[in-house]
Amino acid sequence: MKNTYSTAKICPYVPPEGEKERSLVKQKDCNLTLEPDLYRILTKSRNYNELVHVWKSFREAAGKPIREKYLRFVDLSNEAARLNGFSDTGDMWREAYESETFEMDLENLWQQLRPLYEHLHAYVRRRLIREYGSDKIREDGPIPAHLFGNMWAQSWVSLLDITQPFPGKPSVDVTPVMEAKNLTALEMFKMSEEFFTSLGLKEMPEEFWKRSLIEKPKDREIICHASAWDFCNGKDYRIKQCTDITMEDLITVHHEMGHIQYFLQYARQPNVFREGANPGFHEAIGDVLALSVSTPKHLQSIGLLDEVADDPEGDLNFLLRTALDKVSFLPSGYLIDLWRWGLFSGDIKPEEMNTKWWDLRLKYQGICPPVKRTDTDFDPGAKYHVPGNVPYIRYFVSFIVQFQFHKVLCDAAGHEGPLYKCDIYRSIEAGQILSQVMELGSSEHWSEAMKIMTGGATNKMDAGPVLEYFAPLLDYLQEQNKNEFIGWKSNDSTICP
Ligand code: KAW
Ligand code: ZN
Repeated sequence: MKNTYSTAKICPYVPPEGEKERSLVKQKDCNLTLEPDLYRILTKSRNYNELVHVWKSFREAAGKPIREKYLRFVDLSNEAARLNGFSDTGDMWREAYESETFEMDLENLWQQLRPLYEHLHAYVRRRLIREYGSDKIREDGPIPAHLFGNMWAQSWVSLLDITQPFPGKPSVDVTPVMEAKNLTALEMFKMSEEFFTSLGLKEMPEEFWKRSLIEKPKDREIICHASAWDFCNGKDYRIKQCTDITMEDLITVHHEMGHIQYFLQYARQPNVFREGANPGFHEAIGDVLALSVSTPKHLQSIGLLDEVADDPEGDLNFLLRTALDKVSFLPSGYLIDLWRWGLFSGDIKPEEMNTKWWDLRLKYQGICPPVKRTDTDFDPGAKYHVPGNVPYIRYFVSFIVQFQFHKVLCDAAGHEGPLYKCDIYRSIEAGQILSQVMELGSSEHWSEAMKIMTGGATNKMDAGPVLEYFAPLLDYLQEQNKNEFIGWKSNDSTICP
């Protein structure tokens, strides 16, 4: 299943008669891969039909062929879980959080964040209507899933150019500068390492630089989805990433380096405790650093931005960029495992598993498929973690706790002023808090780790810091949306209205 996903290839879009460049496309060019070809088309193209083509073809190549295999896998995995005393695989996965109230807590967190998401959704919908026309997108409807510049409508950052509140201000996107500077993948990893060591955290061991794979090889096929590996011998640690020279990938580099840092910090624990306090903690470390790295002031200090607009308009541009990355992600981070838990428990029946997927995509994300979906399709299979069998709720947890961590680290670093302006660079105090928590591995319940992190302030997940971070943006969006319909109406989740 993983190989089907990772080796999926599609043909280029053939424009209809009359549209330019038709003659350049040949059938034999049917070798477009997700990373980097489809990523690049999705981020750059604003051709509605080309985007439909890419969106649909990838699902046909990566998802649909593994439908039967996945159902067989669900049965086998459930059998194993039951032999181990769990009621099903979902129950087994949730054990990692050792909480009786986990599912309820997640739903409460989502309900607190939903207004922020819905305002971002309504604001982006208006801008997309301007781009594509009201014949394509209804003013009170869900947004077609292929228009976000991301295969799963999870990160909306590529829409920055058409959504920026104040387009005249200096850019907050450093991809063009990275390209102009001919930055290499290795330099991106070295920049990330330097941020970790500036906090007094560990540098990467020699073996890491020797054995990691940080560029897509030309001579063979590999699984390009980024990952970090602990060989558990105290010296061999590696990252595998088909790094693209973009700001998004610079953030992914920090994300993966966060996993390695966690491995290094808990290396002295016995093997059973060499894990995150919970899986969401492991996912959050690199992202916390990236929150500082992405601030305009920091980017300027490392030579990736020439000009910074240190005023309310510049701030809103920056906050919107961050929201297009973080807030946009929340509902999809939540629903992927709602869907899998339902399938594992039998609440979702195999013959309705794709339509139930689209029910959740509509309900939580407010998106709809541009072409009709049926239960012979298998769209969840076109998201790496489904064929790869990696639980997903860890990312939702991470996107909540990383703002909690950011807030306490900023306090420790002596930051004053709004949370979104904070950069913890060179703060040994912040680094110490991080290493104290990481050293524990999973030897204490994560609620203890949370207490240590927050200096005793809380032992729970809390949406407060996310809301605090984005508060000025929410004010702005509410004002901008005063004549908009907030939310979405639709009576069929399997095709856009
Ligand atoms: C995301 C996360 C941070 C920032 C931006 C983001 N955009 C989307 C996400 C969520 C998610 C995604 O792409 O959908 N991110 C990833 O999958 C990053 C890859 C990973 O670092 O999380 C990787 C996934 C993986 C797990 C197991 C086998 C192969 C890949 N996780 C790890 O490598 C890992 C290793 C050890 C411990 C914990 C995680
Ligand atoms: Zn990760």
